[in-house]
Amino acid sequence: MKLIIAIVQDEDSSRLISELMNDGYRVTKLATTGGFLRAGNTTLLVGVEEDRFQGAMDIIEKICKSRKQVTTAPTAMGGMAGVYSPYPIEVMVGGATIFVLPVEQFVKL
Ligand code: 2BA
Repeated sequence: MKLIIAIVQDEDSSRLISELMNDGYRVTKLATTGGFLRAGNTTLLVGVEEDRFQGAMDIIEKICKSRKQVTTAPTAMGGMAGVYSPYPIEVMVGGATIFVLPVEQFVKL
């Protein structure tokens, strides 16, 4: 079994959860916040058997779109502590940021 941790944009989350559930996947949704934009995003936990892993990845790829987002929040520039941009910055966010972890044990009590 593998655990897919997928960070996606809020705009895509509802459709993505529906598609995954319709295809028989089980999903946990976490309301999360990106460290750079300080804006809400959604993190999904999807536990999948090996033979269903690629199917879940295909659905995530199909649904999650890249979008431009502008931040005017004070954001540290280039990792330099105390140096902030006074101008709006445009960044390309998503489709999805995905971590895949092996699951040592899956227990339901
Ligand atoms: P945020 O941290 O809010 O980042 C939003 C977008 O801002 C990123 O999109 C990227 O285009 C840009 N960005 C982030 N850090 C930057 C930096 N130091 N300098 C310039 N631009 C920067 P994505 O890469 O698609 O990431 C979307 C969200 O996924 C992130 O939201 C964060 O919540 C998560 N994420 C991405 N990489 C991660 C990682 N290695 N570990 C944990 N979370 C991650």
